[in-house]
Amino acid sequence: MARKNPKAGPVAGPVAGPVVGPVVGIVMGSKSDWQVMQSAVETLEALGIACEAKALSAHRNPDQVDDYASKARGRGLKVIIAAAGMAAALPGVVAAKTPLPVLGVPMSTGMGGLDSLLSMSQMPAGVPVATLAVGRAGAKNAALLAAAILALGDSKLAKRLDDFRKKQNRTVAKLGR
Ligand code: RP5
Repeated sequence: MARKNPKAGPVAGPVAGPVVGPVVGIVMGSKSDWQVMQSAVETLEALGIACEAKALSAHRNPDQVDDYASKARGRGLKVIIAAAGMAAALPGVVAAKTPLPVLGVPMSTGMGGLDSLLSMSQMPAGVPVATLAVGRAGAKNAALLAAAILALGDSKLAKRLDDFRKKQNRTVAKLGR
């Protein structure tokens, strides 16, 4: 299930029912972010949400990022998850070029992720980025938040999300003494 090479380009995840194109786009500033971001892909795929994953840097690939974000809605994407570390401009740059909701995941880089967290959460008014926790928790929660957004218009997905919460509740409760 884990996609080893996000640079390979967009690949739709498995979906229940008719095959559809990706509805969640995951972009990350570097393939070095993939180890963390694969948990977002795994979470989306477990919920039957078609997604694609790509490595694109706001600083190293500015034209490709512009193109990706500008065309995202027209290609059928509904939510974008953008992960980056250090001077983590990627989510903000993507949000500037698309009306889709952008969920930012700060990577734990040079300063334990605080640099990325602040870069991404301190967006100027008018161009929002919904910033999640640093690292793997943020990656997983970005996928769950994307699912919750999509579930507003998809009752079958809403049911799968409810089932996920119930299962999680039972799993956590089992740890209690
Ligand atoms: C950011 O710089 C990336 O998102 C990554 O978290 C960080 C380091 O990138 P690499 O030097 O490992 O490619 O742009």
